Amino acid sequence: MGTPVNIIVGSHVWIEDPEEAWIGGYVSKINEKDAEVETTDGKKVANLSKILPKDTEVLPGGVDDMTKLSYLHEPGVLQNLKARYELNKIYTYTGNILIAINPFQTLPHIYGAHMMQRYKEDPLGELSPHVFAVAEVAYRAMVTEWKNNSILVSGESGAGKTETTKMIMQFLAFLGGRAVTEGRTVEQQVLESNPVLEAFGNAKTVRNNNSSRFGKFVEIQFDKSGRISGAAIRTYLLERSRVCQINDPERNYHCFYLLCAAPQEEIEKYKLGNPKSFHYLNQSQCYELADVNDAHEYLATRRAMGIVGIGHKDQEAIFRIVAAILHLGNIDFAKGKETDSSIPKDSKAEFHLKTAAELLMCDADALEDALCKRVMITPEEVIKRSLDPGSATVSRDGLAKTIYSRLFDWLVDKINNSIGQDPNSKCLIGVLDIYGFESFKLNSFEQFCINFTNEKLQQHFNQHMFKMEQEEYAKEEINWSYIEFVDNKDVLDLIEKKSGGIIALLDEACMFPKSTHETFANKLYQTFKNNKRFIKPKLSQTDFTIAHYAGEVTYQSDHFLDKNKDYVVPEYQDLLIASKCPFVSALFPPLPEETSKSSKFSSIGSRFKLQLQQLMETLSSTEPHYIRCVKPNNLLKPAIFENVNIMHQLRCGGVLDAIRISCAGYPTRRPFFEFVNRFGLLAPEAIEANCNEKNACQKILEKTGLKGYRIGKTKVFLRAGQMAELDAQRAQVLGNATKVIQQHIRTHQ
Ligand code: AD9
Ligand code: MG
Repeated sequence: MGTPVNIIVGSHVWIEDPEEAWIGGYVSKINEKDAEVETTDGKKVANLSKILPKDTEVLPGGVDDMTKLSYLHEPGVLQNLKARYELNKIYTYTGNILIAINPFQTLPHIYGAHMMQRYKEDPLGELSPHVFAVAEVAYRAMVTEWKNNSILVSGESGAGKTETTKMIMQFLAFLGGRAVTEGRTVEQQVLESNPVLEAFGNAKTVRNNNSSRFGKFVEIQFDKSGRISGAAIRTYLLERSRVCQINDPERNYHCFYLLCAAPQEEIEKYKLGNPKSFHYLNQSQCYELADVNDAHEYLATRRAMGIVGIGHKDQEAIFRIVAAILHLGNIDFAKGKETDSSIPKDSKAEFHLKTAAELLMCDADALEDALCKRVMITPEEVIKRSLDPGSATVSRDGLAKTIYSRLFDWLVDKINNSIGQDPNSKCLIGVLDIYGFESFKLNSFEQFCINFTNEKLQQHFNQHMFKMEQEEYAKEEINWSYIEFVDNKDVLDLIEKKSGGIIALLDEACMFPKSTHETFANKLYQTFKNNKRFIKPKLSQTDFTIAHYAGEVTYQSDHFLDKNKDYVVPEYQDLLIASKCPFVSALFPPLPEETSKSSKFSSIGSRFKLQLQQLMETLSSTEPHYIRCVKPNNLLKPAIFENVNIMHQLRCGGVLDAIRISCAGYPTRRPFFEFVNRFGLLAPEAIEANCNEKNACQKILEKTGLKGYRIGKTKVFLRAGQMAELDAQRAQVLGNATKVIQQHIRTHQ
C-alpha cells in the first residue's frame, strides 16, 4: 500500500518533528521505505508512510475556511492558522466551527460598534470569519426559523473563552437591543452581570490573569420581535478551595483585593488594610495585576452591581461578608487548657475573631465555640468535643469556603431574579463558557469534574458532527464513505453510570464512615479491572488513570472524599442563621427536617452530574454553533505561535476530526421542494417540463455546471461553498430581471 499519495524525489512534503510538530522540505532521495528530506532544519530521514504532501501555492494570508485548503491535513491546518495569525487574522472557519486564536493584544479594528454594524448587514456571511458572524448566524436562524440556538465556546484556560463570550453577548445585545433606552434595559443588565460575576468568580492563576473559576451558561431569551426579553444564568462548580488556599504567584478572588483598595471610609468600617496582612491573601506574593487598578475596579463593580439590581444595602452586606472572610482567615489557634482543645492563639487572633463576628453580626463566643468545638450526639447524651488547633483551622477554612460559595450562589440568583425570565419568550440563544480539558502534573476531584464535563460536551459534539451527518447520508442513501470516529460513551459510562460508575462508587464511599481514599481506590481497581478506559498506575496504590478522549489523565484520589462532601456542619448553620444581619441569615435557610435527619451528606459529584444532564438536555434542544478558542503560547504574549501546543489543543477540541468530516461530507442540504423554489429560476424549463421535484433538481444542478453534489431521496446535498455559488447565479438572474422590469416601467411612464 505505502504512501497515500505519490511522493517522488523533488516532492514538497511535511514530516513530523518533535519540536515543531511538522516541518516542511523537499524529498532529495528515496530508499525503499524511507525518504531523505531537505528541511529548513537540515537533512532528515522519515518513513514514507509518515510523509504528507505540502501545498506550494499557499496564499500569503491563508484561507478563511480550512475546507478550502488543497491538502487538508494537520500540517496544512497548522500552516494556515500560522499564516493568518501573523497577519492578526485570529479567526478561521473549519466548516461550521470557528477557531479563535488568542491575540494577547487589543485589536480594536476588528471589534467595536462599527464592526458590529458591518456584520449585522452581512447575512450571506461574506465578511471574514468572526465571532460576530457566528452570533449573527445564530440570531438569524432564530428569528427566521424560531428555533433555539446555542453557541458553545471551549478551549483551555487563557484561550479566550470568556472574552469571546462577552463579545457574543455584546453583539446579541446590539442585534436584539432596544433603540431607545428607558432606564435599565434587560440587555444592559445581561452585559453588566459579567463584571459582577468576574469580581467574585475570577482570579489570577498561572494560566490566566483573569481566570474564571466557574463554568457558565447564559440563556438569552428573545420575544417575538427578536428583542432580548429576559435571561437566565446558570453557573457550575465554583472553585471553593481558592478562598483559603493559593499558591504563589496566583491570587485569591478579585473581590478581596478590590475591597482592600476601597475608599478609606470603608477600609475603616471593615477594619481592613494592606492585603499583605491577611492570611488568605499573603500565601502568595502577588497582590496586584498589571494594568488593573483595584480601587477603580472596586467602584466599577459597585456600579455594575447597582445596574444588575443589587441595592445599596445588599452591596454593603456583601462586602461586609467578604471582609469577614478575610478576618476569619486570620484567626490562628493554639492549644487550650484541656487536652486536644484549642483557643485563639493571641490577642491578634482574638481581635480578628471579634471583628469577624461583628461583621457577620453574630455572637463572638458562639463563633469561637463553633470553630473550636463539635457537638456529638450519642443515644445517651449530647456532648461537646473540643477540636485540636489543627482541626480548628480546618474547620475555620470550611466555614470561610461555605460562606463564600453561598454568597456566590446568592449573587447568581439575585442577578437572575432582577433581570427576570420572560415567560412568553419565543426563543433563546444559549452561550456556554466552560472550562476546557485539563491534565496537570497532579489532578484532583476538580479536574475529574472538568474532564467529565468535556467528555459530555465531546459526546454532544460527536453526536452532532458525526452521527447526525452519517445517519442523514445513510437515510438518504447517498454515496458516502464512512468516517470512523471514536465514540466516548464508554468513558462516560465509566464515570457516570448510575450503578457502579466512579461517581456512584465515590458517593458510596462518602456515606460509609470508615472509608478512606485507599479503600475507595481499591474499590475502583476491583470494579474496573477489565475496563479499557481505566488504568491502575503501576507505582501507586491510590492514583487512577482514565483514558479520556483527549488523552490519559492520572488522578490523585487523596481528597476525592472530602471534596465530594457538601454539608454545612450544624454548628455553623445554627451560628449563621442566628445572625442579626438578615442577609447573612438568609444565606443559611433552615434545612427541611427530612434532609437534616436522613443524611447530612450531599454529593457534589452527583449534583454536578445532574446539572450536566440538564445542560445537555437544553443543548440538545438547540441548534449548536461551536467556537474553539486556542491559546497560542503559555507566556500569554502576542505573536508567539507554538506549533506542538496548538496541535494538541486542536486535537482535544475535536477540530481535526471535524475537519475530516466537514471536508469529506456535504455541509449544505436542502429538501427538493425548497431547492426548486429557490433555484427553479435558474432552469425554468426544468419546471415547465412538469417533471417531478427530484428530476427538476437534477436538471437545475446540471445546468449550473456544479460538480460533486449528491442527490438523495428527499434532499439535495451540496459541497462546501456550492450554496454560495448557486446564490450568486440566482442573484444575477434576479438582477437582470429587475433591470428589465425597471426599463419596462421607465419606457411606459
Ligand atoms: V479560563 O478557562 O476562564 O482561565 P478563558 O476564559 O478561556 O480562560 P479569557 O477569555 O479570560 O480566557 O482570556 C484570557 C486573556 O486573553 C484575556 O484576559 C485577554 O487579555 C486575552 N484575550 C482573549 N481573547 C482576546 C481577544 N479577542 N482580543 C484581545 C484577548 N485579547
Ligand atoms: Mg474564562
